[in-house]
Amino acid sequence: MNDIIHETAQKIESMEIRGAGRIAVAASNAIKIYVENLNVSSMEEFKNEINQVRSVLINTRPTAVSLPNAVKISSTFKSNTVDEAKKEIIENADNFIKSAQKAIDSIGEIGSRRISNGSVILTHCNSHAAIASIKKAFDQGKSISVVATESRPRKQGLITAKELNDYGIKTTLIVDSAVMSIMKKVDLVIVGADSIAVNGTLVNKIGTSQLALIANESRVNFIVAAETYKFSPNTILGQKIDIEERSPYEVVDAEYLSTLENVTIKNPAFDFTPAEYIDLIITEAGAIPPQMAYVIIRDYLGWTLEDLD
Ligand code: RUB
Repeated sequence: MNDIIHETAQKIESMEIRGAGRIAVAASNAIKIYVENLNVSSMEEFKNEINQVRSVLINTRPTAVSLPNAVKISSTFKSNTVDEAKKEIIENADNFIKSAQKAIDSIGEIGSRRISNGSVILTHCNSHAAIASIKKAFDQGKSISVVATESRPRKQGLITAKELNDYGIKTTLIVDSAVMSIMKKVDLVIVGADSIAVNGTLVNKIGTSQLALIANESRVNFIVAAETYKFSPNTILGQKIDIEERSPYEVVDAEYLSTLENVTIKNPAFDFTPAEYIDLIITEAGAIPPQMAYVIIRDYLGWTLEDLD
């Protein structure tokens, strides 16, 4: 199999490429480059290769549905000849990459309307979609500032703080446990999504559900910025979303842990936020209540039960 697939898979696994949107686009791009360079003569060989590529990419990280969705959208073909099937995949991948960028632009535009002049916005982890709305509001001349959580243990909040800093947006970086104490000063919470289930449950970076609970208790709006390909079609069939459990050594170093014979570390990377804590989901198809997740999966992604694995 072409290097590009293993290289991309390795970068996603090691989190050099991370964030649900970015891993989707990287996978799609890898499929495109791989197919452009693929030299096979029979359709059977071609199908085998594509199946292998799909499984290598999909098995890198388990939680963000953007990954299997992007792989499926990009690698689907109907043609019966290798040349035609290659053309179809290259076109599908290209279209997906372009539409992913367009979706971010639309989410930025729609999300920015929810941000009033003078607002303090709290965000968690590092979400391209959430940050697009914040940047757009800033571009519109609104005087805004951001509170970014550190997002332990991988500290993606530092990436957010740097990104906002470089854009000229005033940002306060806090440790995750300071959310309750700062919420009184916050006007709006915006986070991204790794997956959204058919019942509107959000799956996002660990700690998101705490934020939602606190926002709800403090009567602060909690909104999610998510491209439609972050919705999970398989949840219609009752499939559960797997939460990635990461290495304990992201939390404490190995040597120290080895001295603690009665201590185990749990390091789930994501958590579930129930729909009742979510005021709105901003997608490129418009702002919707979480209860409309089914409609997005059915009508917008355009997949029927027969398409599902
Ligand atoms: C990233 C994370 C982000 C979502 C949405 O987790 O939880 O909030 O992926 O991001 P990790 P985006 O760093 O473990 O991949 O809006 O950029 O897709």
